[in-house]
Amino acid sequence: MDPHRSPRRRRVLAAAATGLAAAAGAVFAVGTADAASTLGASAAATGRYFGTAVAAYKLSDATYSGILDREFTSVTPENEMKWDATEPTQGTFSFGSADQIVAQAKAIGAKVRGHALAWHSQQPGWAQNLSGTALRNAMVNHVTQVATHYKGQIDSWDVVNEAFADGGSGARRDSNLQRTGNDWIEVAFRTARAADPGAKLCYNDYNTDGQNAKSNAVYAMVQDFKARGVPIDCVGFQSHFNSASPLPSDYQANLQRFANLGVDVQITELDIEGSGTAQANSYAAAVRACLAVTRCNGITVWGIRDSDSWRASGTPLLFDSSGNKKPAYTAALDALNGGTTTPTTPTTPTTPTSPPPTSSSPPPPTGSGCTATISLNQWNGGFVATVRVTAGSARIGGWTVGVTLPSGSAVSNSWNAQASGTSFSNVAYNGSVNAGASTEFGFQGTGTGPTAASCTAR
Ligand code: G2I
Repeated sequence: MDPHRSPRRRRVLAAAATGLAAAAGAVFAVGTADAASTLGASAAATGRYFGTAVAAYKLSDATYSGILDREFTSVTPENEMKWDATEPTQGTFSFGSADQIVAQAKAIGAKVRGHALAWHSQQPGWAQNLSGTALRNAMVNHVTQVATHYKGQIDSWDVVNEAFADGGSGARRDSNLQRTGNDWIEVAFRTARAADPGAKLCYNDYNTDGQNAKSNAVYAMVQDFKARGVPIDCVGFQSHFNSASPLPSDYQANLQRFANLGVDVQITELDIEGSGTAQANSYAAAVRACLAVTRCNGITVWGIRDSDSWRASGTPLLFDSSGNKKPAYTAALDALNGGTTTPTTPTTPTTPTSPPPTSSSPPPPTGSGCTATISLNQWNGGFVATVRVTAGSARIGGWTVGVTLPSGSAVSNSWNAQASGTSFSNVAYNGSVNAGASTEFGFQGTGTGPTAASCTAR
């Protein structure tokens, strides 16, 4: 079923629209006929998601869930999937709050970013007191149990979070996990892959948003993992910015160099302290950096309203504490739409907050129709294929991608597509692709994956 057409979704949209009309100074017009009017829809036009961190206990707040349902196409449980929340007592798992968030994501057709399987922080007391083999085994069991519980439901997992030290050393962060041996990170990734082969597996960190000693160290690790076949599919850049740690000027270049290693890159915890035009400009710049990197496939902001933020006093988010759209929202939406959304509130500056992009993605393919490119994660006996469908010089209304598998290989399941054998067609929400824009689907299989695909447009 297309979740966007469910009766529940329509009800939510109607309720949200009423709420918005009542909110003074928060009405925006869209400048061109086909510019999408929500963050999620605008990001989807280029095959990306736009997500937010979500707290389970806030889902009953109508303003909060109204914005969530209307704007976002991915959710990250802010605390509910962490080790202390999911395994408070060793061997006893508690998934209630995280399950609530996953159910809500499903109801609105949003992806889920799992956060975080292995991290030095927010460990339950019992794990903090373990070391050596006992801790290593507990970590492996934790990754296995949690990734298995959510198997098939997670788009991307932050498998390991914040494992590198700040400053110029380029060293690993000292922690009880690190002291179990330098290979703890790759063990966590291999364990997660075995438990949920369909999820993209990410390394996630902060202060790695520009090129510096810390991001160089992460880069070297990803390069090494790729060379040795350790399963890693994505790198998350948390992107918590403020005046002491502003959006780096080489943000896009840094995202691009990681993408060039053959991983997706994702902005995973974006928030930018500030207000007004300055904040709006920074949000636009962050969005444009992602759009300019083909493999930057999604952006997540770390909360909905300013009052929901871990840094609430810095008012770092896109909605004010009453749930009204801020100038930063308009700038982010405008950037997602390529600069076509015009704010019409009197409180919003009349000068454009978004200069045209300073750099661009590779030029769209010429000719009409579509092309399909595959990125493959292959391991012994299985694979996950991610297929990017790109429209040619004209908008397409639907697509079918065909792949050829070596004999003995088979497709076991797929997502974001309707599968019939080795032929995959769009589903209701991703058939329309603008000229030069892309959308992604994927499938998982046994044996050896395909390396080429053909695309037919409708
Ligand atoms: O610190 C910002 C983020 C940095 N990257 C990893 C993220 O996981 C992290 O998120 C924050 C949450 O936004 C906070 O909500 O992680 C904090 C803990 O490291 C979270 O704060 C905790 C409080 O420290 C606890 O006292 C509280 O019980 O939130 C818990 C649940 O509300």
